Amino acid sequence: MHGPLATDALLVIDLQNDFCPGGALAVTDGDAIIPTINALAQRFDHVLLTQDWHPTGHISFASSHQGKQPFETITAPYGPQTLWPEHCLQHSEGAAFHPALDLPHAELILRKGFRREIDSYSAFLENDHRTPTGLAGYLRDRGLTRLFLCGLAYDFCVRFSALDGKALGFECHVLEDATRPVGLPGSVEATDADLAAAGVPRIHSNDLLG
Ligand code: VGL
Ligand code: ZN
Repeated sequence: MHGPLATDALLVIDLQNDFCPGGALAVTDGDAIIPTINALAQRFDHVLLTQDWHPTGHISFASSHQGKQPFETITAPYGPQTLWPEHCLQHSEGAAFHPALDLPHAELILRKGFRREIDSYSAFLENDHRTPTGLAGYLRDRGLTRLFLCGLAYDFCVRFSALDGKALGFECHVLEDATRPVGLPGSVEATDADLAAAGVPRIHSNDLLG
């Protein structure tokens, strides 16, 4: 169904210790997808990773806002912002990629969320939905037009990366067995609906691995 093409890229979102069991913002079974991602990567000439990479005092941390708790929402200058436990602090062990990831030929690591005053769920645009990260330019310069997304978390960074990628003209697919959600109330259902409405198919790794 999806033969590997020179124009394909596997985009591995935020497979970092803090999003895996034992981490500061652990996603249930977040590490269970790693063997699948390692196998998928072998089928791709182009593998790209994102790395959530926050400074201390980041706007997305509940601890940066007096009286606020994780998973509450605030109104930031750029719009609504969910608050999180402190996670993926720059250079911390929590921000490191999970040690079981085996992606020796990964060609790009794109860091995001590195500015204190703005978060970035999407690999393409920061949370103002305007400021580019540079990924679209990289992909266009390299002739990469078809993207297969996996990693963490389905309902946040995978979701917004796929939606923005599609809106920016890339053919996007989400590998549903190679991603896991944070799972806030309604977030998975909203993600399923957004992806369907945008024309981003959810596929299974077996569609690629055979
Ligand atoms: C993410 C919440 C906060 C993600 C990153 O990778 O989905 N979620 N920062
Ligand atoms: Zn984050």
